[in-house]
Amino acid sequence: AFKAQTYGERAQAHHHTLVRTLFGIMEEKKTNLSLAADINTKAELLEIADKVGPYICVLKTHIDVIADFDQDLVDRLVALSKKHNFLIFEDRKFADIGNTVKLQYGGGVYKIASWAHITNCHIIPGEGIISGLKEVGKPLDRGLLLLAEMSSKGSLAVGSYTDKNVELAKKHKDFVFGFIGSRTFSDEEHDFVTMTPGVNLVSGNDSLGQQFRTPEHIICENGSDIIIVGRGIYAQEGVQPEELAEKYRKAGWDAYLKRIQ
Ligand code: BMP
Repeated sequence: AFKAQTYGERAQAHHHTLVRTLFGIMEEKKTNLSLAADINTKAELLEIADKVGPYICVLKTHIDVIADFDQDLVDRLVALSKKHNFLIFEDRKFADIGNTVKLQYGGGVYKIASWAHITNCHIIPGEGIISGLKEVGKPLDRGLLLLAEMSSKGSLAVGSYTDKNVELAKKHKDFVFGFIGSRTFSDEEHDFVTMTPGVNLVSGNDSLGQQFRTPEHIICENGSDIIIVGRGIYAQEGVQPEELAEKYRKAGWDAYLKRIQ
């Protein structure tokens, strides 16, 4: 049912503050595109975030790959998220016990919870990882995604493991608002957001196990909500990332319009 509704309709009915904001941005900017900015210097990350900002709803970071990380980078990313109206998703993939992830999420060098609207975790340690992250993130109105599936070849996140993610998300829906996965996991009662990596305009693989599917397949057929695109946008020689971002924005949005028709 949620598959046929607009992002705007779902925003109005949703209990999670972050989801209302996210769907609102998507409607306003007509985009379900997230940039996976696997960029390794501060200057390049800021440059691409500024250029591609108008076309995306979410900027996905791997903050620990930035060679010259500092607090100023974070301050400037937050300023860009306000300038262009997108959310920041630190793709941290927490995977430890509750007490440890609390320290990793709130503190350390990166202080992720202080600037990332969204982060994610594996449920391999059990429910305590969600409870630990929630203690830090919920008071700040942050949101958590569970890695219900992965896009890479041979992923073990399948079958009953995937189902367990959905079960825990329902139990912690005051903080968990969705999944990394390839399709919708919503049912009649629960409206979850799926964000899908491994997206390219041409399907295929890279040499290290990544598997790419098209926006049409992911959004229209599988009912996912947001496409995450990295190298399809910033690693095409001779083409500007903003030009490619607009191409992916349009492909993702057209697939969504076709779905809700
Ligand atoms: P690219 O489009 O360049 O393949 O980038 C994909 C991005 O999505 C990477 O940042 C990767 O860490 C992330 N990702 C993924 O590829 N598959 C998953 O299952 C989960 C991810 O977070």
